Amino acid sequence: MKNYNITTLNDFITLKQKDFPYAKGELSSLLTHIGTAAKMVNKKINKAGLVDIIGNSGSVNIQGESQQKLDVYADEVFINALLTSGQCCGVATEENQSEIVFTEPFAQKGKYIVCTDPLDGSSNIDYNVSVGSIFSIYRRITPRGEKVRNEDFLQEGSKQVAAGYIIYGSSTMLVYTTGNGVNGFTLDPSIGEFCLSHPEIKTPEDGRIYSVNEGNWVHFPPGIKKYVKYCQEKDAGTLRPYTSRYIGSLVSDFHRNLLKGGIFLYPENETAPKGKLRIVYECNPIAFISEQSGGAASNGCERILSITPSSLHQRSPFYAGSKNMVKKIEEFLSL
Ligand code: AHM
Ligand code: MG
Repeated sequence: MKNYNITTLNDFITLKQKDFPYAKGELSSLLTHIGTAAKMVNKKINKAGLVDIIGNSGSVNIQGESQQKLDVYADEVFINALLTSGQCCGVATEENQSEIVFTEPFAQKGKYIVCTDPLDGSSNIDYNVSVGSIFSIYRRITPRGEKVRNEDFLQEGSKQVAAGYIIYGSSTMLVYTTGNGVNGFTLDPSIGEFCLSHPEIKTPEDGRIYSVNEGNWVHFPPGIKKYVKYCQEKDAGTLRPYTSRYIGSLVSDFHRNLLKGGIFLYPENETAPKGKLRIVYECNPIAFISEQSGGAASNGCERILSITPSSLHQRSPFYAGSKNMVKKIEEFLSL
């Protein structure tokens, strides 16, 4: 007989909650709400190519509804989902200059704060290329019942309670960790559920893919130029030359490398002296997932998760993926 058993995201979250005897279901509820927000954003992204029919952003569609830009829509959906969960007392998003402090009494009691890039890969949004959402959950520092403060959002990455991403690709997937391994769920559109498809993801310690925007070559630091040359050299022992793959959507580039083995690089350069990616919204959650899958993430000389950011939108050079490849980059940068 065929096995029709599926584990939905919600089943899985509930099952995992039983591993913690004193868990009250608060984190589970928060994750469930994030899953729902992801489904809403997914639905909108699937319609993005129909702009000529339903209207472009800023225009009014035939039903008289005004069309929003997808990133603005995703931002609102995530903020609303987090607020209504009742478990989140504030949120910082890449779209907003400052943190959003929830003042509703039911939310102020929430135990967690969330940092999110609700729609990452902005340069790809309008061209039917994969984009993603990224989230990161921390316990609040300020006492429950009080308003959260900026410092709640500026915690060291190692303090994350959970982190994950959604990739809106040829299929839609949600990948997350609560610090006990990484699991991936694929959205089955026919039943509208994320179903466990990639249990206990382990990334290879060595890979053959390097992902970097080589158009920035002239601006690369010397160590990165040498590393990229190293990737392109022939060496049977280390299976070089490696192959180059770069979409320009962090979630997609990282996700492919997570499954196949590889390295993602976004170094500092002359035009972006601290790199492009933001510690709070992009580097920390991806670093947590990378480490939990057996990989690593570094700013070139320090573990990403050991950095305490001093501002919400602080940027950092970012190298994440297969452990030995990250180590190699650190070696090249230290020369
Ligand atoms: P965004 O937050 O404005 O979307 O920018 C982040 C994106 C990442 O998804 C991706 O890795 C990077 O920017 C690509 O940058 P570039 O176009 O400079 O290669
Ligand atoms: Mg982004």
